[in-house]
Amino acid sequence: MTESSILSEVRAGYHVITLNRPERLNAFNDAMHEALRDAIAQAEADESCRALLITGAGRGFCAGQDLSDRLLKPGEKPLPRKSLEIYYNPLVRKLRALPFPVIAAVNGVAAGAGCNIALACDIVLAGRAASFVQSFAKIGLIPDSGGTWTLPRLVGPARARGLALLAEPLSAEKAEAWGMIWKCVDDATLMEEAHKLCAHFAAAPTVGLALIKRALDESWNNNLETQLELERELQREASLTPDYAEGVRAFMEKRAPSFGGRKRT
Ligand code: T3D
Repeated sequence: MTESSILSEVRAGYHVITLNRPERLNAFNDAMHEALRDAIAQAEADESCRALLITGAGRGFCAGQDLSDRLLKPGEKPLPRKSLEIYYNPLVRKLRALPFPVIAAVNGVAAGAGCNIALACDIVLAGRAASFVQSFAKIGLIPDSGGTWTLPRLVGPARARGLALLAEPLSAEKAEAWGMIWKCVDDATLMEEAHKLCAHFAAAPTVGLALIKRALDESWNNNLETQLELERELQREASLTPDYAEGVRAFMEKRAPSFGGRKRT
Protein backbone atom coordinates (compact mmCIF):
# COMPACT_ATOMS: atom_id res chain seq x y z
CA MET A 1 0.00 0.00 0.00
CA THR A 2 1.39 3.46 -0.88
CA GLU A 3 1.36 6.07 1.86
CA SER A 4 -0.62 9.22 1.16
CA SER A 5 1.38 12.14 -0.20
CA ILE A 6 -0.40 14.41 2.28
CA LEU A 7 -0.87 13.68 5.98
CA SER A 8 -3.60 15.56 7.83
CA GLU A 9 -4.09 15.85 11.53
CA VAL A 10 -6.76 17.63 13.52
CA ARG A 11 -5.53 19.27 16.72
CA ALA A 12 -7.47 21.35 19.26
CA GLY A 13 -8.53 24.38 17.20
CA TYR A 14 -6.24 23.84 14.21
CA HIS A 15 -5.27 21.43 11.43
CA VAL A 16 -1.78 20.21 10.52
CA ILE A 17 -0.90 19.25 6.95
CA THR A 18 2.37 17.45 6.23
CA LEU A 19 3.66 17.24 2.66
CA ASN A 20 4.70 13.63 2.49
CA ARG A 21 6.93 12.61 -0.42
CA PRO A 22 10.21 12.75 1.51
CA GLU A 23 12.16 10.72 -1.06
CA ARG A 24 11.58 13.63 -3.51
CA LEU A 25 11.93 16.37 -0.88
CA ASN A 26 8.11 16.62 -1.00
CA ALA A 27 8.05 17.78 -4.63
CA PHE A 28 4.56 18.14 -6.08
CA ASN A 29 2.96 15.68 -8.44
CA ASP A 30 -0.69 15.93 -9.46
CA ALA A 31 -1.83 13.48 -6.79
CA MET A 32 -0.15 15.52 -4.05
CA HIS A 33 -1.74 18.72 -5.36
CA GLU A 34 -5.15 17.08 -5.27
CA ALA A 35 -4.64 15.63 -1.80
CA LEU A 36 -3.43 19.01 -0.53
CA ARG A 37 -6.43 20.76 -2.03
CA ASP A 38 -8.75 18.28 -0.26
CA ALA A 39 -6.95 18.65 3.06
CA ILE A 40 -7.18 22.44 2.90
CA ALA A 41 -10.87 22.20 1.99
CA GLN A 42 -11.41 20.00 5.05
CA ALA A 43 -9.71 22.56 7.28
CA GLU A 44 -11.82 25.33 5.81
CA ALA A 45 -15.04 23.35 6.25
CA ASP A 46 -14.26 22.58 9.90
CA GLU A 47 -15.87 25.37 11.93
CA SER A 48 -13.59 24.65 14.87
CA CYS A 49 -10.44 25.16 12.75
CA ARG A 50 -8.83 28.50 13.58
CA ALA A 51 -5.33 28.02 12.13
CA LEU A 52 -3.54 25.79 9.64
CA LEU A 53 0.00 24.49 9.98
CA ILE A 54 1.87 23.26 6.88
CA THR A 55 5.16 21.41 7.11
CA GLY A 56 7.16 18.77 5.27
CA ALA A 57 8.11 15.18 6.08
CA GLY A 58 11.79 14.23 6.18
CA ARG A 59 14.67 16.59 5.52
CA GLY A 60 12.93 18.97 3.10
CA PHE A 61 9.91 21.27 3.16
CA CYS A 62 9.08 21.12 -0.56
CA ALA A 63 11.19 21.09 -3.75
CA GLY A 64 8.45 22.50 -6.00
CA GLN A 65 7.28 20.66 -9.09
CA ASP A 66 8.36 17.04 -9.37
CA LEU A 67 10.64 17.36 -12.39
CA SER A 68 10.54 13.65 -13.14
CA ASP A 69 7.01 14.34 -14.45
CA ARG A 70 8.47 16.89 -16.88
CA LEU A 71 11.22 14.84 -18.47
CA LEU A 72 10.73 14.69 -22.24
CA LYS A 73 11.53 11.54 -24.15
CA PRO A 74 14.07 11.95 -26.98
CA GLY A 75 12.35 13.74 -29.87
CA GLU A 76 9.33 14.67 -27.77
CA LYS A 77 8.24 18.35 -28.01
CA PRO A 78 7.33 20.32 -24.88
CA LEU A 79 3.58 20.81 -24.49
CA PRO A 80 1.97 23.83 -22.90
CA ARG A 81 1.13 22.77 -19.36
CA LYS A 82 -1.77 23.88 -17.26
CA SER A 83 -0.27 23.18 -13.84
CA LEU A 84 -0.30 26.85 -12.86
CA GLU A 85 -3.97 27.34 -13.78
CA ILE A 86 -5.07 24.03 -12.33
CA TYR A 87 -2.91 23.70 -9.24
CA TYR A 88 -0.37 26.32 -8.19
CA ASN A 89 -2.37 29.51 -8.70
CA PRO A 90 -5.54 28.24 -6.99
CA LEU A 91 -3.39 26.96 -4.11
CA VAL A 92 -1.72 30.33 -3.55
CA ARG A 93 -5.07 32.15 -3.82
CA LYS A 94 -6.60 29.77 -1.31
CA LEU A 95 -3.76 30.12 1.20
CA ARG A 96 -4.02 33.90 1.06
CA ALA A 97 -7.82 33.86 1.42
CA LEU A 98 -8.30 31.29 4.19
CA PRO A 99 -10.22 32.93 7.04
CA PHE A 100 -7.58 32.02 9.63
CA PRO A 101 -3.78 32.25 9.85
CA VAL A 102 -1.68 29.79 7.89
CA ILE A 103 1.69 28.93 9.38
CA ALA A 104 4.50 27.32 7.38
CA ALA A 105 6.99 25.37 9.48
CA VAL A 106 9.86 25.14 7.01
CA ASN A 107 11.82 22.13 8.22
CA GLY A 108 14.38 21.98 5.40
CA VAL A 109 14.97 23.17 1.87
CA ALA A 110 12.08 25.05 0.23
CA ALA A 111 12.78 25.29 -3.51
CA GLY A 112 10.92 26.48 -6.60
CA ALA A 113 7.18 26.59 -6.09
CA GLY A 114 7.81 25.02 -2.65
CA CYS A 115 9.60 28.20 -1.63
CA ASN A 116 6.88 30.51 -2.90
CA ILE A 117 4.09 28.44 -1.39
CA ALA A 118 5.84 28.80 1.99
CA LEU A 119 6.11 32.54 1.40
CA ALA A 120 2.38 32.69 0.59
CA CYS A 121 1.62 31.57 4.15
CA ASP A 122 0.87 34.20 6.79
CA ILE A 123 3.68 33.30 9.16
CA VAL A 124 6.83 31.49 8.09
CA LEU A 125 8.90 29.81 10.78
CA ALA A 126 12.04 28.06 9.60
CA GLY A 127 14.51 25.73 11.24
CA ARG A 128 18.11 26.97 11.19
CA ALA A 129 19.10 24.25 8.70
CA ALA A 130 16.37 25.26 6.26
CA SER A 131 17.03 27.25 3.11
CA PHE A 132 14.98 29.05 0.47
CA VAL A 133 15.83 28.69 -3.21
CA GLN A 134 14.21 30.33 -6.22
CA SER A 135 15.55 27.47 -8.27
CA PHE A 136 13.54 28.27 -11.41
CA ALA A 137 16.35 30.09 -13.25
CA LYS A 138 18.47 26.94 -13.04
CA ILE A 139 16.01 25.11 -15.30
CA GLY A 140 14.95 27.96 -17.58
CA LEU A 141 11.71 28.91 -15.79
CA ILE A 142 10.54 32.02 -13.98
CA PRO A 143 9.50 32.16 -10.32
CA ASP A 144 5.84 31.18 -10.08
CA SER A 145 3.31 30.57 -7.30
CA GLY A 146 3.33 34.31 -6.69
CA GLY A 147 7.11 34.61 -6.33
CA THR A 148 7.53 37.56 -8.69
CA TRP A 149 4.88 39.41 -6.66
CA THR A 150 5.82 38.29 -3.16
CA LEU A 151 9.61 38.51 -3.32
CA PRO A 152 10.09 42.21 -4.14
CA ARG A 153 7.49 43.09 -1.53
CA LEU A 154 9.20 41.05 1.15
CA VAL A 155 12.87 41.72 0.47
CA GLY A 156 12.92 44.71 -1.90
CA PRO A 157 13.71 44.83 -5.64
CA ALA A 158 17.49 44.37 -5.51
CA ARG A 159 17.40 41.26 -3.36
CA ALA A 160 14.39 39.87 -5.26
CA ARG A 161 16.32 40.16 -8.53
CA GLY A 162 19.41 38.54 -7.06
CA LEU A 163 17.44 35.64 -5.61
CA ALA A 164 15.42 35.09 -8.80
CA LEU A 165 18.25 35.50 -11.30
CA LEU A 166 20.99 33.68 -9.42
CA ALA A 167 18.83 30.92 -7.88
CA GLU A 168 21.23 30.63 -4.95
CA PRO A 169 19.98 29.20 -1.66
CA LEU A 170 19.25 31.72 1.09
CA SER A 171 19.78 30.43 4.62
CA ALA A 172 16.93 30.63 7.13
CA GLU A 173 18.98 33.04 9.25
CA LYS A 174 19.50 35.39 6.33
CA ALA A 175 15.85 35.03 5.29
CA GLU A 176 14.89 36.27 8.74
CA ALA A 177 17.46 39.09 8.64
CA TRP A 178 16.13 40.16 5.21
CA GLY A 179 12.53 40.22 6.44
CA MET A 180 11.52 37.38 4.12
CA ILE A 181 10.22 35.19 6.94
CA TRP A 182 8.91 35.73 10.45
CA LYS A 183 11.49 33.79 12.43
CA CYS A 184 14.37 31.34 12.25
CA VAL A 185 14.48 28.94 15.19
CA ASP A 186 16.59 25.98 16.28
CA ASP A 187 15.72 22.90 14.25
CA ALA A 188 14.98 20.92 17.39
CA THR A 189 12.35 23.43 18.54
CA LEU A 190 10.76 24.24 15.16
CA MET A 191 7.66 22.06 15.52
CA GLU A 192 7.18 22.94 19.18
CA GLU A 193 7.28 26.65 18.29
CA ALA A 194 4.92 26.11 15.36
CA HIS A 195 2.38 24.24 17.50
CA LYS A 196 2.62 26.96 20.17
CA LEU A 197 1.80 29.56 17.55
CA CYS A 198 -1.17 27.52 16.31
CA ALA A 199 -2.45 27.04 19.87
CA HIS A 200 -2.21 30.82 20.29
CA PHE A 201 -4.22 31.39 17.10
CA ALA A 202 -6.74 28.71 18.10
CA ALA A 203 -7.70 30.96 21.03
CA ALA A 204 -7.48 34.26 19.12
CA PRO A 205 -10.24 36.51 17.71
CA THR A 206 -10.34 34.63 14.39
CA VAL A 207 -12.70 36.90 12.50
CA GLY A 208 -10.55 39.91 13.37
CA LEU A 209 -7.44 38.05 12.19
CA ALA A 210 -9.13 37.18 8.88
CA LEU A 211 -9.97 40.86 8.41
CA ILE A 212 -6.34 41.81 9.16
CA LYS A 213 -5.18 39.39 6.45
CA ARG A 214 -7.59 40.96 4.00
CA ALA A 215 -6.66 44.55 4.85
CA LEU A 216 -2.93 43.86 4.50
CA ASP A 217 -3.33 42.00 1.21
CA GLU A 218 -5.58 44.64 -0.31
CA SER A 219 -3.23 47.45 0.78
CA TRP A 220 -0.86 46.54 -2.06
CA ASN A 221 -3.42 47.70 -4.62
CA ASN A 222 -4.73 50.74 -2.75
CA ASN A 223 -3.72 54.33 -2.20
CA LEU A 224 -4.01 55.70 1.34
CA GLU A 225 -7.51 57.11 0.76
CA THR A 226 -8.88 53.78 -0.49
CA GLN A 227 -7.14 51.93 2.30
CA LEU A 228 -8.61 54.26 4.95
CA GLU A 229 -12.05 53.50 3.52
CA LEU A 230 -11.33 49.78 3.60
CA GLU A 231 -10.15 50.01 7.22
CA ARG A 232 -13.36 51.82 8.13
CA GLU A 233 -15.44 49.09 6.53
CA LEU A 234 -13.48 46.17 7.99
CA GLN A 235 -13.21 47.76 11.43
CA ARG A 236 -16.97 48.08 11.49
CA GLU A 237 -17.22 44.37 10.76
CA ALA A 238 -14.65 43.53 13.44
CA SER A 239 -16.34 45.73 16.01
CA LEU A 240 -19.60 43.78 15.59
CA THR A 241 -18.01 40.47 16.58
CA PRO A 242 -18.54 38.98 20.04
CA ASP A 243 -14.75 38.82 20.31
CA TYR A 244 -14.43 42.60 20.28
CA ALA A 245 -16.99 42.87 23.10
CA GLU A 246 -15.14 40.15 25.01
CA GLY A 247 -11.74 41.75 24.37
CA VAL A 248 -12.89 45.05 25.83
CA ARG A 249 -14.64 43.37 28.77
CA ALA A 250 -11.56 41.26 29.58
CA PHE A 251 -9.30 44.31 29.38
CA MET A 252 -11.51 46.30 31.75
CA GLU A 253 -11.79 43.35 34.14
CA LYS A 254 -8.02 42.79 34.01
CA ARG A 255 -8.31 39.13 32.96
CA ALA A 256 -7.33 37.05 29.94
CA PRO A 257 -9.96 37.17 27.17
CA SER A 258 -11.85 34.09 26.07
CA PHE A 259 -12.36 34.48 22.32
CA GLY A 260 -14.89 32.29 20.53
CA GLY A 261 -13.67 33.25 17.06
CA ARG A 262 -17.24 33.54 15.76
CA LYS A 263 -18.78 36.18 13.52
CA ARG A 264 -21.79 37.31 15.55
CA THR A 265 -23.66 36.21 18.66
O1 T3D B 1 5.95 22.43 -15.44
C1 T3D B 1 5.38 23.02 -14.51
O2 T3D B 1 4.41 22.50 -13.88
C2 T3D B 1 5.83 24.40 -14.14
C3 T3D B 1 5.84 24.60 -12.67
C4 T3D B 1 6.96 24.74 -11.98
C5 T3D B 1 7.00 24.90 -10.52
C6 T3D B 1 8.36 24.59 -9.94
O3 T3D B 1 8.44 24.40 -8.76
S1 T3D B 1 9.70 24.59 -10.99
C7 T3D B 1 11.04 24.26 -9.86
C8 T3D B 1 11.19 22.79 -9.60
N1 T3D B 1 12.12 22.52 -8.52
C9 T3D B 1 13.45 22.60 -8.68
O4 T3D B 1 13.96 22.97 -9.70
C10 T3D B 1 14.27 22.14 -7.49
C11 T3D B 1 15.02 20.88 -7.86
N2 T3D B 1 15.76 20.38 -6.71
C12 T3D B 1 16.94 20.90 -6.33
O5 T3D B 1 17.45 21.83 -6.91
C13 T3D B 1 17.61 20.23 -5.18
O6 T3D B 1 17.09 18.95 -5.02
C14 T3D B 1 17.41 21.03 -3.85
C15 T3D B 1 18.18 22.33 -3.91
C16 T3D B 1 15.94 21.29 -3.57
C17 T3D B 1 17.95 20.18 -2.67
O7 T3D B 1 19.26 19.72 -3.00
P1 T3D B 1 19.92 18.55 -2.14
O8 T3D B 1 21.31 18.40 -2.63
O9 T3D B 1 19.69 18.81 -0.71
O10 T3D B 1 19.05 17.24 -2.47
P2 T3D B 1 19.08 16.37 -3.81
O11 T3D B 1 20.06 15.27 -3.67
O12 T3D B 1 19.17 17.23 -5.01
O13 T3D B 1 17.57 15.76 -3.78
C18 T3D B 1 17.24 14.64 -3.00
C19 T3D B 1 16.36 13.74 -3.84
O14 T3D B 1 15.15 14.44 -4.15
C20 T3D B 1 17.02 13.39 -5.17
O15 T3D B 1 16.58 12.11 -5.53
P3 T3D B 1 17.62 10.85 -5.47
O16 T3D B 1 18.80 11.20 -6.31
O17 T3D B 1 17.93 10.70 -4.00
O18 T3D B 1 16.80 9.73 -6.02
C21 T3D B 1 16.42 14.41 -6.12
O19 T3D B 1 16.40 14.00 -7.44
C22 T3D B 1 15.00 14.51 -5.57
N3 T3D B 1 14.40 15.79 -5.92
C23 T3D B 1 14.65 16.99 -5.39
N4 T3D B 1 13.91 17.92 -5.97
C24 T3D B 1 13.17 17.30 -6.89
C25 T3D B 1 13.47 15.93 -6.88
N5 T3D B 1 12.90 15.06 -7.70
C26 T3D B 1 12.00 15.54 -8.57
N6 T3D B 1 11.64 16.85 -8.64
C27 T3D B 1 12.21 17.75 -7.83
N7 T3D B 1 11.81 19.03 -7.87
